Amino acid sequence: MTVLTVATAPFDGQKPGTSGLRKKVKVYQQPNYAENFIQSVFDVVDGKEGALLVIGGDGRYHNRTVIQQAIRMAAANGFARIMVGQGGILSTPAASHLIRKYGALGGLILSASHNPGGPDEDFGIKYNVSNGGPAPEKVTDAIYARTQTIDHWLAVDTPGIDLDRIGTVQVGGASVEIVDSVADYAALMEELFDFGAIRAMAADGFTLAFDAMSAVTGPYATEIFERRLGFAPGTVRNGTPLEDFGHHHPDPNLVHAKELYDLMMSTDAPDFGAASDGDGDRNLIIGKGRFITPSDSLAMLAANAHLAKGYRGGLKGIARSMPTSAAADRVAQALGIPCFETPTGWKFFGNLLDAGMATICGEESAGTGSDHVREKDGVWAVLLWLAILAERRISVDALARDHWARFGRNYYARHDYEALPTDKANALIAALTAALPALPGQSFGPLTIAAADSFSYADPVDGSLSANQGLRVLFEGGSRVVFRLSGTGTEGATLRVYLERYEPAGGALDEETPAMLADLISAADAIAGIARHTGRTEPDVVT
Ligand code: VG1
Ligand code: CO
Repeated sequence: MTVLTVATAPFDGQKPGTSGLRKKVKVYQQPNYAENFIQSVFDVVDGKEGALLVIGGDGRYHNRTVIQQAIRMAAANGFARIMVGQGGILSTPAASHLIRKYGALGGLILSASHNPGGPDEDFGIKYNVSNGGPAPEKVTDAIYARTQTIDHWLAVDTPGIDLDRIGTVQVGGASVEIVDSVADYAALMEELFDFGAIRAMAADGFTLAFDAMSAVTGPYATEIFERRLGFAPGTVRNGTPLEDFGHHHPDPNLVHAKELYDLMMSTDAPDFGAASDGDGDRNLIIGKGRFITPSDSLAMLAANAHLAKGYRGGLKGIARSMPTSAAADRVAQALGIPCFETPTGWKFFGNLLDAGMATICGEESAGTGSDHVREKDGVWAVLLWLAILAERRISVDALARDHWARFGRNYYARHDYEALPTDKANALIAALTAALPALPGQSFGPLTIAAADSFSYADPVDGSLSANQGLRVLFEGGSRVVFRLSGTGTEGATLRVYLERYEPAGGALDEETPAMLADLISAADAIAGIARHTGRTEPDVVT
């Protein structure tokens, strides 16, 4: 065993954001950088001796290098078993499942999710705990504190192992198992969904286009949709994981999955279109001629989940992140179950899922999941939609219209202002925070502010408090604007502005979203001074 002392640690120790530590590949390639972070993780987790660690990533550039090093370090830090996805590939939900299924102490997930990959793009590492979910804040805070004082890291001095060959090899005192990346996950999906019913729908001519965006879900989607469910070869597009995702952002939104969107709006559209992101935890859902916002998808899945095999017993509760629209709240109310509002980031759902207080969770950022794992899950979301459609035998558009007629419609959009100078973004938030108390009663065009606050969350299970989780401005009638800074960007600051307008059942349910949100958009700029603070008059991305 070798002990290596960090002499010149180029570690900026920046606090891991919403989801692990995301940095440019060039930053991660500095000597000791990844090692310092991984050792900081190992230094704060107890119980490593004799334990199992899961390791896998989304296949992006630098994945294999860091995985080889993480294996050497895990062996030197006392783990007895290390389970690695073949070729270093594990989708985030598949990694979560392996941690749970095999009773691992935790897992290292190497991904920068939907951020682009390649030598000049992004990399990331996230630690998940034994419930399979992202480390909660008390653990990430401890990891951060450790990064400030770390002075050495441990690794076994061995050459890299063959990551592509299924089987077990010894590294130092640890046995390293290279496992099929897909098999356990696909088996879990077969437990949750009636594959026979979906197969029958496909056999009846129902068609699917799934865009894996040259990212991690390719192998999962090909096995599940084409091999097990019988959708035609070619159903899965961009199904081979590439280190640079084919030069695209593996972000399943209307900007980066435009080709799929255009297909779904064309006369050649298949019945159902979907995409997933770099690490397989996000989903985009588009029916023939009908885009479903992620917030609506959560509500529609929750309202119909009982039609799917794994959810026949009904839901215990629904949880959504604060910026996600209130569409799911109305479903929860109709079902007579609780609805929880958490800060952004999947880690906040973990306790609710563990305590059996929520079954389905979702975020406006194209994340939906359930208590089957402790991450959001893109392929699962597509399967739940398919399972519901196989039961109801209606189109996505018809299901959406039916839903809105019953619950009303939450028109929704998110405007992102990317790569802002950090000081300007911080100044905007500071000024708006200071202005919040005076906002109620003020009018902007036809909109009058009813309430405004900075969102804090007290975890109902362990009482832990998370403050400053976004600024909320509520208008009379149920419309809302939320402002927050991204915790996952790697370049400057990203301001996210979340816009939501509620139209009750019987109201204007079939309008175009931009027109419905126009007044809110002007109000948002007037309230926060976006143009004044940032010089930007248009968002970079609208989703
Ligand atoms: C974004 C999303 C958030 C999501 C997070 C991680 O965070 O808004 O909802 O949980 O990404 O998703 P932020 O702080 O940039 O707004 V993923 O697919 O990167 O694991
Ligand atoms: Co992701």
